[in-house]
Amino acid sequence: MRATSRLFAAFAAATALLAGVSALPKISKTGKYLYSEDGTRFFIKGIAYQPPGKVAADPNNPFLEPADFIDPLADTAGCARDLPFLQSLGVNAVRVYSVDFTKNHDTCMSTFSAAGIYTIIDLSTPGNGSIARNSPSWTTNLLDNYINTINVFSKYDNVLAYNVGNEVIVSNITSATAFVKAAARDTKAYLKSKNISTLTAYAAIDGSDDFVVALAEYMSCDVGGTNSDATAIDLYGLNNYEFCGDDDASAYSDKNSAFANYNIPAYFSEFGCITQPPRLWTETKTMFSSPMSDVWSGGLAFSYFQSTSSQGQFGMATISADGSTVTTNDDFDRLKTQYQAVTFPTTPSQSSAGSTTYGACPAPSDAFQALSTLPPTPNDAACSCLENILSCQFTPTNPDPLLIVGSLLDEACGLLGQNGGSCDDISANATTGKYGPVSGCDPSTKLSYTMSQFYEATNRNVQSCSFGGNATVNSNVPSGVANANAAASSCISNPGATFVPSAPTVTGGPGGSSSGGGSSSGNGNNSGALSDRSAWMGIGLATVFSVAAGVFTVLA
Ligand SMILES: *[C@@H]1O[C@H](CO)[C@@H](O)[C@H](O)[C@H]1NC(C)=O
Ligand SMILES: *[C@@H]1O[C@H](CO)[C@@H](O)[C@H](O)[C@H]1NC(C)=O
Ligand SMILES: *[C@@H]1O[C@H](CO)[C@@H](O)[C@H](O)[C@H]1NC(C)=O
Ligand SMILES: *[C@@H]1O[C@H](CO)[C@@H](O)[C@H](O)[C@H]1NC(C)=O
Ligand SMILES: *[C@@H]1O[C@H](CO)[C@@H](O)[C@H](O)[C@H]1NC(C)=O
Ligand SMILES: CC(=O)N[C@H]1CO[C@H](CO)[C@@H](O)[C@@H]1O
Repeated sequence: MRATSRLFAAFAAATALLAGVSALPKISKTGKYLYSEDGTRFFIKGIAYQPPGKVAADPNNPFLEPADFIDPLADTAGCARDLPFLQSLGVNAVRVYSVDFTKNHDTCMSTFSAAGIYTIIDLSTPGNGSIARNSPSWTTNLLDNYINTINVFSKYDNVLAYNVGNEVIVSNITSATAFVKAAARDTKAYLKSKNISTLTAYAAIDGSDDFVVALAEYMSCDVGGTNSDATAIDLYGLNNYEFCGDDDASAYSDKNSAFANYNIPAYFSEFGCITQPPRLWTETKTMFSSPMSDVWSGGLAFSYFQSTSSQGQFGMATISADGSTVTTNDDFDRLKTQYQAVTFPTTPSQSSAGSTTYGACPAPSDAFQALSTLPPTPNDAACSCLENILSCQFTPTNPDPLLIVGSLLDEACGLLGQNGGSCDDISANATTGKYGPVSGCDPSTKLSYTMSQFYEATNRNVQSCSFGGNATVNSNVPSGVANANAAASSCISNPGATFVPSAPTVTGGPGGSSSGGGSSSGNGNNSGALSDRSAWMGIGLATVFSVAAGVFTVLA
């Protein structure tokens, strides 16, 4: 199937219509279901919409996570090109895995809105913009990026949900869950403070029921045990591929019973098995009818754009090298047929949906080691106060400080350890529930803190504050600030505090640090030939590498 420039004309017409178009109804949750403003039950009938970024094939990158990304909602011509195809599929939602808040999204968002298409937006970005799976932390730079993205998207009427993470937590590394839950808590508090009703969500990797259910319950529980929604997500996404080929409805029986009593709305944030081709998409019949619709609120087919895993190719649309035309495959046509045949169930009615109960969090187990002690809210003001009064400051010569922070932290923690110190103050450990007072600061501040401790441990030997030219002695340390520890005490008066975050004053690019200025890592770029980009994998956008990984290696 081919699209030509006449689509651009159609797009222009759609844009012109916008002035007279009323806003898309807000979608909210009641009990464990989603409802539109008029009280009609709402189901997500969507598709993943993320063009492939560059993936570095590396044994340390088993999830084939991309090193960069393209923001499809900033690509006006791309949205115009794709809109007729999305409309022909009959989708009411797209999921976008990475957006760049420094770009303009007005045209894509308004034309999608006019076409009745909601967006589900992941707040994390590849690389330094995500909670790292193996060495998680929840820090000012991440929170700031999340809030900057929310601030850019909150003006649109068609943002259904923000994902605070995608597949960050895997079955053998569950302690990262506390960081993701803290991200949900702070994101939710920010949205509430701005009276934004967009749902806070998470998209989970599938696995054994033990793991999947424990994780789902943890993400929607109340750490305080008082039936409060403050630390619970609003919408649980499961990336589920278990219905394959011409399976029958029973393929979902286990999952259905596992979630039968789940307290909040759940949906399939990815679906579409490729191991038994052709993809018939007959699971949609099951998904959008009882008994499954009594438990789930729809799903997102994976994926519009090309996307590859070791299992094969998930994509349904191929974009020409010059970005102008779309060729769809048979999977696309079959999905279209199935999606167009869907009629949404209307039960239960909103008035009989009940209210949501937020239970106490499950106790940690061997299989699921997440405590109810969450990391504190990252504190921009405290961290920049600290950075300014430390005795030895990270003053990177590299234009992108985030590229060298990790290795320098390894080095500084190693040296500090040899001099009787430790990196405990900057470390966060969700298994013990111990969060060092500086653990919520961005990587650059953590590094300055560690460099200062080492410099002080060596009696302020100037050589100790050099790090190959990456550090400088601070001549403006206020009198009375004896050392790094005293600096932390004076700036971070309440290290464990949870509070409503405010918008950052610095709005650097994604991946930027709050005190070190914005970096350009993760900058989207849509001008290149899409076909040049190697495959992008829909699962697992969390980074594998991070500062803390180095820290813990050194200390171990
Ligand atoms: C977790 O499982 C993955 C995949 O089996 C493996 O590569 C990784 O080393 C494991 N990590 C830990 C901490 O056990
Ligand atoms: C908050 O949002 C609700 C629902 O959209 C609206 O009725 C109310 O006026 C808003 N309140 C403020 C303070 O903006
Ligand atoms: C957290 O602390 C526990 C217990 O001391 C330790 O076994 C584990 O390695 C620590 N985790 C990290 C990520 O440092
Ligand atoms: C700064 O740190 C990086 C990374 O450790 C190192 O390669 C470099 O030599 C250091 N010095 C300068 C001047 O960049
Ligand atoms: C975008 O990518 C193209 C092709 O890879 C490159 O030529 C161009 O300089 C890039 N633009 C920006 C702003 O990075
Ligand atoms: C602080 C941190 O995690 N830095 C990483 C940012 O991303 C670059 C490139 O992927 C890594 O090299 C850094 O270690």
